[in-house]
Amino acid sequence: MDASKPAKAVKDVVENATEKVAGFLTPDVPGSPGSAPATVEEPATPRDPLPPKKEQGAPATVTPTGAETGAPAASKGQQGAYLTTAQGARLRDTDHSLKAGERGPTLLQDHHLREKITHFDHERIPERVVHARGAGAHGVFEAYGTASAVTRAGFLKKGRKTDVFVRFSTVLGSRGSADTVRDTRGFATKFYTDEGTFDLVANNMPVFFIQDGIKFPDVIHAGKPHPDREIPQAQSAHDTFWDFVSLHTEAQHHTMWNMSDRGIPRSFRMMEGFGVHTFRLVNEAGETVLVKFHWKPKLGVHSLTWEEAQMLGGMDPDFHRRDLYDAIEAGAHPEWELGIQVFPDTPDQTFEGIDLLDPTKIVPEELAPVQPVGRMTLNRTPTNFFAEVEQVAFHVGHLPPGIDVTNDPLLQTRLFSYLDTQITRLGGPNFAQIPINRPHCPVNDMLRDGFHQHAVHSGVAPYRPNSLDGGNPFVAGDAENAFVDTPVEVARSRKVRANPVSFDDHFSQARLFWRSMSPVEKEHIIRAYTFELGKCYEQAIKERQLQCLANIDPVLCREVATGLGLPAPEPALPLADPAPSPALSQVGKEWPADGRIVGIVVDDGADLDGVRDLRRAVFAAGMVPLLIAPHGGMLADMPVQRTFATARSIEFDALLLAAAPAPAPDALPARDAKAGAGDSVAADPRVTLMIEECWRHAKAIGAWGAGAKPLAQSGIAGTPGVVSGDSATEVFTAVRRLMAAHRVWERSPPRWPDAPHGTSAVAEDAWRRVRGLLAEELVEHGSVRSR
Ligand code: HDE
Repeated sequence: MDASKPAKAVKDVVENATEKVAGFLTPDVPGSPGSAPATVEEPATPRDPLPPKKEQGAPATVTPTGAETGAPAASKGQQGAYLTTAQGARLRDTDHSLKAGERGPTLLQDHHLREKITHFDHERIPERVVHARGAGAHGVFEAYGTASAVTRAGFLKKGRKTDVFVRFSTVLGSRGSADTVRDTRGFATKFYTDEGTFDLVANNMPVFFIQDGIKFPDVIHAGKPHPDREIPQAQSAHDTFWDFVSLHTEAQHHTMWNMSDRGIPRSFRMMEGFGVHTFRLVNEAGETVLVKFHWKPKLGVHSLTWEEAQMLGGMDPDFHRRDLYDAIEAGAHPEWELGIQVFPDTPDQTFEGIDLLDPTKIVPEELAPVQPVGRMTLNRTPTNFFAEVEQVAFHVGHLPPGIDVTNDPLLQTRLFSYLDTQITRLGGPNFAQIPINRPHCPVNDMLRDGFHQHAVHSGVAPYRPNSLDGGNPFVAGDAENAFVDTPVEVARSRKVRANPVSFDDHFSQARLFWRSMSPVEKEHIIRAYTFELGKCYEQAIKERQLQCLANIDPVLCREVATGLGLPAPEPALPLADPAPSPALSQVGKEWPADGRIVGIVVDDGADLDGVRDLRRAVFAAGMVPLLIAPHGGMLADMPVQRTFATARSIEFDALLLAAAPAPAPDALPARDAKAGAGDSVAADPRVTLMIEECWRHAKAIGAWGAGAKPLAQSGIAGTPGVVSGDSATEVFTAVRRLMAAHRVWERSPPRWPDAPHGTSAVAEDAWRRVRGLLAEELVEHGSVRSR
């Protein structure tokens, strides 16, 4: 080791260590920033750009009008080893501006400086007016062929594979806001079909706040931050939102979904998607049916707890995008089935009395089953976030032959809005030529010129009819699979600004949703309304919303009113009696746990052979193990991914303990909020806090060997979902079974007195013990210990 070169010395040590564990680290823990490991010293030998990371994808290399180029995807990025200007001239220096002498002034002739700064000044484009915060990934859709009888769309024919790009988003927050806020999530999919692009611009909730698109600016102005102080960011817990939804009561059904666990998904991978509107499918014979589109996640629909969501807002505001990208990198490719509910295309466009043109209504799956028509797998992350995720432009009017729209007045407005918005956001009418937006089929559109025109159009006659370009382009007929605007009858009518009477029912389906929830889900809904309304300033708004809740359900209204300290009003309308739809509940089944994160608490004295076996078992189960130790670096031949200082419980889906680590030197209760869980000399307080949080968030917890001690000290050994055993793998087998249900729901009993299933005695007892412990600490440490 050469002591005169400390950086080189560190590098040697790290390289040796990495070599030593390299065999074991496959498959590795996701999250590496580059496609090759960084070196300690700055590389000095010129070389070509590194290839993209193995999990990264990029838009197809086609010309601006969709012709295949055959060029590899990487050819779109930067070329050559040397820094150049935008015009390709090689540069000698980019660190100093050109000055008149070392002390300046800077010279106006410095064209490199001006090019660099001018471009930088214009790097940002306007964020989306809604759904500004999002993340996207590439994938593939494979059709089962089951929809062929009802649609001529080629990409739904059996075995057809179609490239897709999906963007998930929150609605209200700005581009830099947190991922885990309570909100609806966007779920927009671009199918690059060979008959034209199809955009299914969906949400993770099947209903919308408004029935007519003309109200969209109203609901969004109410949901966005208050215009005077621009507070609060990315959430609905404020006066203007509740002012609007309590007056505009057609919003109540969607609001109920937002207040349910669907508003705080655990992961994009664990969300359903809904096209919301009713669409029309057309088959080869020109026959039509009405359909609603559904995405069903392979991993089930799961949510965060509210406390986790809030903690993540501070600890890891990128939680959802990180989860998506880490899962793809780890090979746990997210999957959904696309399904359709099919209804006859009757003149009244209703099904079982439900108006199919009313986007505030669902058709329960028990009345019209969701029939699977294909499967989507997301298998590549973007290579460049701006080029792909920020510039992707969806439009509900991007429809291939075989899929058509209905008269839903919300959808009709969207048909205008999506095209219009791209012109501002993407700087002109040629956004379809941006690589991520290019169709994967030939384009011959007669649209010409405009800002950022990339195509070099040939010919002289971009008009029809023409003879100068040989008549090209020609219009297609049925034989050439031309898009057909379905010749639907339009009822004889007058021009009006009005809704059909069937749109007047604003409460029965909110009640249907409420009744379909399990007790624990109802409890969460009550807490969500209480929190959000509790954040409102105006009592009149709270009272008005309580009246809406009374029109939905008396228990819901009473519980929220109690929390707000207000009287519970009587219903102003007769309550409907809808049959519950069990398909709406998220709990009660088992799902695969692919890509879940298992935290493993270790220290130098732990059963490291057991830990080694456990890591292998976790990888083999398609999950990611993260070792949490008192210090970073290595534990024997295993890398430590988290320390007690950097870890927090919310990152893990389950916690396993292989050790009872004594307080590490950096466990400083007085200075570190995380260390405030207790001054116990027995275990590091940050481990105790992790156990308590995992327990409170109803996560599976397991321990073997020395790890059993901290469980006993926390008073939770033997409570539901807390497993101890003799070996690591035995414990993991039991924990894995628990993870299939997402959470240990027995530990989260509903708390209101006449809850349908009451509280389990075991859980009650455990709560008392943990509460008791917390209370003692609070007395002991006063306000320092706020939790
Ligand atoms: Fe959107 N919506 N929306 N929306 N929407 C946009 O388009 C709009 C609606 C949805 O990841 C904007 O390119 C109007 C329902 C998603 O890029 C904008 C109305 C549903 C995304 C727009 C609606 C959605 C958007 C903003 C009422 C669920 C993100 C930027 C008539 C089915 C797409 C953009 C992405 C984005 C308008 C209602 C879903 C302004 C006027 C209902 C997932 O055009």
